Amino acid sequence: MATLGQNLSSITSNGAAANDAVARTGAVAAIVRDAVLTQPVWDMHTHLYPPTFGTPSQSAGQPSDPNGLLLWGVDELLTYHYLVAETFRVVPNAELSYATFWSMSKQDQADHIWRQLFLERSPVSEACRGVLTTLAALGLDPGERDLGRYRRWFAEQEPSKHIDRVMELSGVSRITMTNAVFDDNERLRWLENPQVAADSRFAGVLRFDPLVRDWPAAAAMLSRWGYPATESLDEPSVQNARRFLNDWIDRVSAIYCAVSLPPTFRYESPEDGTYSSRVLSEVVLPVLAERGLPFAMMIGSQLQVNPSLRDAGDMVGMSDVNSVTRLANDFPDNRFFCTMLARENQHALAVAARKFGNLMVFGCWWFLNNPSLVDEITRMRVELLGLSFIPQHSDARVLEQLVYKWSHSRQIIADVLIDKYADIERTGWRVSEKEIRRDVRLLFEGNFSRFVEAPAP
Ligand code: HDL
Ligand code: ZN
Repeated sequence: MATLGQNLSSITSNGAAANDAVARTGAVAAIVRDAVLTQPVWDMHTHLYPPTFGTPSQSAGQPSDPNGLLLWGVDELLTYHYLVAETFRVVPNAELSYATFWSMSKQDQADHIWRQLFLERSPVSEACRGVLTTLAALGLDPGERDLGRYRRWFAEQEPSKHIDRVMELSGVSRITMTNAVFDDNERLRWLENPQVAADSRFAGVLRFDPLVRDWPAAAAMLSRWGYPATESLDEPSVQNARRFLNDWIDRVSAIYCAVSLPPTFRYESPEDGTYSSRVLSEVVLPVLAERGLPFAMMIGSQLQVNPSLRDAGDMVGMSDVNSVTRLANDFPDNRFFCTMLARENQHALAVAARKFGNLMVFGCWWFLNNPSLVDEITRMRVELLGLSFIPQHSDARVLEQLVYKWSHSRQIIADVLIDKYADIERTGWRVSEKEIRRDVRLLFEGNFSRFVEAPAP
């Protein structure tokens, strides 16, 4: 049986007959779809952890830890904060208060969400559809609508083997964590067991939002942790904050460092008088330049506009792309990942990336990770940046979300690439199977591994 590539090369290169052109377009599309669906991806941003960080889920072979950081299983899928927010839209607080909901068990919360968003209404939102895609991929028929059966199946799974299965199903070659050092639950686990993340499937990322978002509060915490720092950010504070970063970069073996920043984040210059600009220019960026590590800025999250929704209570806001271009320009020895949360910022951010080779745009983040927006943003990025960007990250908080987030994204990325290859083929350019697979590898692993200067898994 001819391979896709043989089919492609067998078609006359000049496409003399119209049907040859149609056949060639079909053959290219088949190769693109196969390449995108089978290319392993290094998922550069998740909130996932190895089982050694504990898991609150019931499982075979591991006692549950109510504060565990590895979330997995159908009840965690159903109580994902995206679905919590959607549920409170259809159930008035008079009927179910926030306090009552949060006092319910995880299973009762999941039962409530299942009933409201899946049974009382069709599960057509992206987050709902994701649950269905995931169940189907795991061999659990969503058409049965049997939550009890799904629960029994997950409870029989052993976490580490389940991670292997999910990585294989989603085509994820490596999972990049978000190691939030200012979160006591995470920090203390690292201090208690330096080997807590000794699992080659996972890569560490040091996340330190408070350091940049709220220096005075961060300085007080650093002082408590043995890194004396004052609100004035005097020289000893700068040195101790740098030492703090270096110690934790080493502890988590960070492949990059990251912050999430509000829409109001501004960087004018190191001397613009804001804490965030001083912390970036005197502490964070010098350390990362010296260590050769990229700095990821995830900009646009307006935190806790509705605190009663807890993790679901954050909102999107327009951000300042000029602050990103000024940072890329002022710190040429640093490398920056950047993703923005507002749809309206995407075009300017892609243009900014055209101006700076040390700026790598990535992902369709959070409220943008919906098919219509992933398609729009990916098309625009290919048109403006060619193949020099990272199209997606999963942002998975629950292990099995890797399955749907990558399945849904791969389909859209393939659709975009098929159109773009067809566009250049119409000029008479001929693309080979080898070139298609090379390009897809760049998008899914190569661009990221080169930017973090670490070999792809
Ligand atoms: O700050 C972040 O990393 C965001 O991704 C938040 O975790 C957000 O709540 C989220 O889960 N988005 O998908
Ligand atoms: Zn995230």
